[in-house]
Amino acid sequence: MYSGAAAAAGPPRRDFISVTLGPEEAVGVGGYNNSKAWRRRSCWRKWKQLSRLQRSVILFLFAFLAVCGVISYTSMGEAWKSITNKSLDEQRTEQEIPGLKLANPAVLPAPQKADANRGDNPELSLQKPPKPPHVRRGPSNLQIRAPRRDMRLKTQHDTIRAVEELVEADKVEKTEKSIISWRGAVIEPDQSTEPPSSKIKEPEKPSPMEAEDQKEPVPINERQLAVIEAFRHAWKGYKDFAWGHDELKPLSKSYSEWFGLGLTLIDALDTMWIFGLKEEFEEARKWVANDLIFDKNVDVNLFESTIRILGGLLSTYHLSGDSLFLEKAKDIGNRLMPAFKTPSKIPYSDVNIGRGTAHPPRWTSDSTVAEVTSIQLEFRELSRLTGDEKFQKAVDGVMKHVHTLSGKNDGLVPMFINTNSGQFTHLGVYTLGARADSYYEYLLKQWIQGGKKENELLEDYMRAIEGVKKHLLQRSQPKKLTFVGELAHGHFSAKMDHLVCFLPGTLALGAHNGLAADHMKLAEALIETCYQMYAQVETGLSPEIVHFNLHAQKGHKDVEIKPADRHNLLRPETVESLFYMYRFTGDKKYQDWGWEILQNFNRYTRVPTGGYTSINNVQNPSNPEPRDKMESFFLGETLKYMFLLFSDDIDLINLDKYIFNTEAHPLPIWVPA
Ligand code: DMJ
Repeated sequence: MYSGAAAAAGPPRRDFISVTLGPEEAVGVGGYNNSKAWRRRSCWRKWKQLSRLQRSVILFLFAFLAVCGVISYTSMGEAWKSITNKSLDEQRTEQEIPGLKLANPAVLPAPQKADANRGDNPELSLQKPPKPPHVRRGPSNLQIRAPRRDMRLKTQHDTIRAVEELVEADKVEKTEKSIISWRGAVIEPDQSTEPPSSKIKEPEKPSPMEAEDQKEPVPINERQLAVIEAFRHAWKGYKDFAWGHDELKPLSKSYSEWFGLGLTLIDALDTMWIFGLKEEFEEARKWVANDLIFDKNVDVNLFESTIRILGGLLSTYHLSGDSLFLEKAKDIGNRLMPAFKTPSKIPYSDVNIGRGTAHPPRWTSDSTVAEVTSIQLEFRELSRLTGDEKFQKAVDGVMKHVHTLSGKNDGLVPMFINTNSGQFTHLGVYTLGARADSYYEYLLKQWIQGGKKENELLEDYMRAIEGVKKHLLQRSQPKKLTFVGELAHGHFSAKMDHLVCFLPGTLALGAHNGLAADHMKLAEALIETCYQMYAQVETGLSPEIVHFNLHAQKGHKDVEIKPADRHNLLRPETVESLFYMYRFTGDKKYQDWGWEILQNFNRYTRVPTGGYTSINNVQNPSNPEPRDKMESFFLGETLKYMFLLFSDDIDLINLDKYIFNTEAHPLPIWVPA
């Protein structure tokens, strides 16, 4: 390269200035020089040009940044290390089990995203509700084998939201957002899934619940939820004003005592279990454990305490697997045994369970036929569970004796039996209502309970139904309703107790178990009649007794009601039969009829402060005249049968595995179908 100034000075001279050019200089003045050495020199020159103050400020800033750097490095180091490690672990897992990453959230889970999902889908948000600190888990025996998790979640969608609404509506109740699942048992999503702790040992047989535990859950529907709501309302009244006593008096906010044994509480135990009311059940269980004492100087009615207390304890034992209930059942069973110490072995009606003495009513030495022949399911089961045959021997003896007795009319039995002679008394009067009703029911049910082997029971049952057809069936006018009347010394009476409405259900159960098909036809006709006993009445509730019109009269319905009979005690029989009819036919009209009845109970018998009351006048909707008493069977039977009627789950107390006693307490069939 040459210098332009030299070239312009004259002719070219061959004088060369030898200049050794370093690379920077070779670029020429003003050219771009970015070499490290040049930059160093340049910086240094600039630094020298700065004032002392400027240099001090810059030095201070550098020192400050250096200190900050050291601090932040130590605190973030660990975090980075763990993030890095987790990330690596996850990558490894992802490689080993493809797809697992979805189940295990990534390094930084996205709670915001999950929350957003909840907002979008309220149902999902209820699948795993937050557990409030006060919520207690039930005892292990409350925790039944859980269905597969995916099925549980499916079930919860419909059920739990409605349960939540109920809970919210009930300000008194604390919220436990639990999941009501199949068979009414409460299962929380993350709860232990152990099977019931069945304490059954020799000679007990395993509970048939095991097999059912494998089945898929069926969601609880709106109508069932309405029944749960009714139960909770009734229970609130009992809890607030009658806790531990026999019956609630919901208007006077008080209670009545019959045996002083917490009758309503015991009668309601298995209902709570079936409904999945875990907290209520647990609270009641505590009362049974701590306060139910049978060593009391008190007279109890053998039949009533057997079907309600012994039956209730046995069924609760079977459903829950909790041996407490079996222990209590043994205790009361033993205390009732003195009733059989009679000359005829036909038991007395009353027993003092503290003293161990028994006696007939003061005015007679007779017992009621229905009473002495409707304690068998319970005592037989107690023998099976305890291995002590004395219970079964006593009650089987009664049946065998009654089987041989004269005084029947084509299988129909009189209403009374003498405890001294062992003979029927008050001959010539036949009814399927009060004092005889459950004799017929228990003939069939014992036969089923024992595996359909005890032929005498079946014979007596079949003969009795023929007797009903021959002597007691008539048709009313104008609707031609088939009804069961009464026979008194050869005279037919068109009177039918509401109690007789157990019969359609029993007939249907017999037909389901292989008995004559015409029993089912009769059942269909009779349940229609029982429904009309509600539908033709002003409140839509049946009276205790009706009289049917045998002759058409202008302006008259089929059903007539006498002033003395127009009360309603919240009885279960019609709902009970509706349940059987729906189970065996699948005809939804039976559910609809039951739904109407539930609504009318709510309309005319519900007491705002808690509880339901029996009423005196089903014909007066503006004043049904509350009687101020809630019978224990309203919780033990009526609401339970309602709940089962509205269910489409045939395994919710499967009728091929369980037999209901006459107080709606399910007991296992010994040889299930
Ligand atoms: C219950 O105690 C039982 O159902 C019994 O068999 C008849 N009476 C009441 C219900 O009505």
